[in-house]
Amino acid sequence: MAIFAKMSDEQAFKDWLNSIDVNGDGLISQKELRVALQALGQNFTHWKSWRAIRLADLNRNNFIDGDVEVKELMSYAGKLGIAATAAGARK
Ligand SMILES: [Ca+2]
Repeated sequence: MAIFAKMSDEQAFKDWLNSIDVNGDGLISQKELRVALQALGQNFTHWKSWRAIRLADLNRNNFIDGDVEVKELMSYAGKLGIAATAAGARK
């Protein structure tokens, strides 16, 4: 079973994204992702955040924005094992 397959998990992931959106503009930048990955204890955060943007930023505006891109990011996070960690970190 895929991590974050359920609606509630998707909401948890979105809540997590909101929490890492430091400047509150509703867009997730590579820098914000990198800081979040570091906070989760991930290694190779520069590479992973770069790759996450490359994979999930479908409209190529250099930010993760919109439901479709969030789902792509969620899929990548799941591969890194981040999704579960993020849900666990949820307040
Ligand atoms: Ca985008």
